[in-house]
Amino acid sequence: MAGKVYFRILHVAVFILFVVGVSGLCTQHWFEHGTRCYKTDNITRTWNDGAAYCDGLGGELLVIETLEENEFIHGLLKNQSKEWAWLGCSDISTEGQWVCYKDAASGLPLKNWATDQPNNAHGTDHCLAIHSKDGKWSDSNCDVQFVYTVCETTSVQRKGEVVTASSSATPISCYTLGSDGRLRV
Ligand SMILES: [Ca+2]
Ligand SMILES: [Ca+2]
Repeated sequence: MAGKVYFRILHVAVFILFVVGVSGLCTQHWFEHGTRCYKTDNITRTWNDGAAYCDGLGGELLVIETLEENEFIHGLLKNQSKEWAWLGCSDISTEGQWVCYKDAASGLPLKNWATDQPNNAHGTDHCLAIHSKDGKWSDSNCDVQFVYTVCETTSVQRKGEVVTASSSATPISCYTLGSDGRLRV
């Protein structure tokens, strides 16, 4: 009996591995990296227009959370000859208090400021951008027109659903998406 149950579980696990392996985890034309998918295009936008564009694709403006992710994005921008890209964080509500997620109070998950940044230049630098030269960040005027957009979404795209995925460490793990749109294990 126990053996039958075991084989049934194994059968399901193999099926899930097959489906995940065949389908991939990112929509076509999105770059997959780790548990995330990233989308770029060749149009520069204001920060607000970039955020709206990503929202329309079911994602959000890129938020960089680790130095490893920063290096990946740095390389991506260099490869595509893009000088600047928006990050989905701003201090437009309260000067100096950076907010990155719709539902979060405040805070940057990572700080990677360029020298002398943030400087709130002219009192109007309220949106975060990454520069491809060194991968460092600056606060910038949200309405400048020369910054590219990078959209990000979790690699499991159906928000609210519980989706099974696999790893070599554990045969089956359960991931859910939190209210902030981030993957929770
Ligand atoms: Ca500012
Ligand atoms: Ca600045």
